[in-house]
Amino acid sequence: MEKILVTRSSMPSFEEYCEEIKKLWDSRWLTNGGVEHIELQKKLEEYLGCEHAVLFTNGHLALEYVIAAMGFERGSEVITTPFTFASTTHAIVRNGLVPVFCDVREDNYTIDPGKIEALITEKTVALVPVHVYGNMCDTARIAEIANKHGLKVIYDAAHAFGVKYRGVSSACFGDASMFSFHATKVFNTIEGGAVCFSDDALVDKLNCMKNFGQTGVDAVGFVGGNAKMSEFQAAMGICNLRHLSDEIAKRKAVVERYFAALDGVNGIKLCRPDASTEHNYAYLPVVFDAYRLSRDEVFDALSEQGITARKYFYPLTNSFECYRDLPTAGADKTPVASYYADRVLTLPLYADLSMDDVDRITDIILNKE
Ligand code: T4K
Repeated sequence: MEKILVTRSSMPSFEEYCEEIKKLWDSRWLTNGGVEHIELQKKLEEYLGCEHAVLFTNGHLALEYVIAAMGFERGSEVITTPFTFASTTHAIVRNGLVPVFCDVREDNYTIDPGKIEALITEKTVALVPVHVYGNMCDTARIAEIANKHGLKVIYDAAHAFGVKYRGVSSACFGDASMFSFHATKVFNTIEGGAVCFSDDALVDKLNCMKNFGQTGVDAVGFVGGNAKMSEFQAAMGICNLRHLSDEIAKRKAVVERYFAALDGVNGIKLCRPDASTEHNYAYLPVVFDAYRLSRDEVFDALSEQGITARKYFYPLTNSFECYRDLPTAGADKTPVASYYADRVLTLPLYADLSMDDVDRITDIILNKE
């Protein structure tokens, strides 16, 4: 029986990619903002409906750099959630800032706006909420809180590429939004990422910072590093963008097949995209709560049949060993996030997952003795 992994990269045909990269053999211009990079950036700004998109070699560095660009004083506090990939918390800590963990909403796993204000102190400078699994945060309430307390809002939108909330693109909220274009994402550039925003002053700053802080041939204006997207990555993005709407439609069909089998089953909770969201079907989280099998038993039953689901996001980042000594650490401080981390499993989901395979997966979940 063929193995099924939690996801599978979307790719254009081999010929389409070769055609796209042919010009790189003529120009020998492989990175540092070449023609592919310029074209992808423009296309993404159009697709995402944002004023500016600055491309990065991966989503993590995009987040790390945009936080750095805000120029927060070291030791300042940033309110975020622990129900996310390691990257979100690491990006805050690697900037010398202190993550303060807010619990998540019961309905869609994003930051609970009702719990943010109690965590704000005189050291708080920003909020880094996560549109987890492509589920949008309550952007309106977050904006209200941020305005009231003079805080920046930087969204980790790694999962939310192509999502629209009340008709507005996920790239248009807060001071900036970071997208991941990793191989496992709905839209990929192999590795890659972007920061989207409307503040003109941030364009040059981020572009310089990701290129060693150089502001000119003989000038270095910022403490920077190297986080540039290469021409080969950008070329993959240009190709993949052509097929994106098709990819999302296929993912939607897969998700609907899962829902048809699992929705309403006692002990199984699904998170249906709410009516105000145009979703990208990035992940399929399923919560096993008092089901006849525990989350871990379902995981094992699938593994025995060569099917790899993933426990995204377990463990919570506030219980990572490396954050044990943080004053804000401890999964017990975020009980809703903790509840989900212990019960959620993300099932295999990708555009060309066959309906037969979906049926095989749901059959194991429903009928395993
Ligand atoms: N913020 C959030 C909320 C994030 O979820 C992420 C990344 C980031 C920030 C940072 O963005 P990036 O710097 O990554 O752009 C994977 C991804 O590596 C990571 O991008 C993603 N989130 C995270 C949720 O998942 P792993 O360690 O689980 O990946 P791995 O290697 O186990 O791959 C998962 C499955 O994907 C494999 O079983 C098969 C499939 N796969 C994998 C690769 C590498 C492919 O089909 N093709 C591939 O090339 O982290």
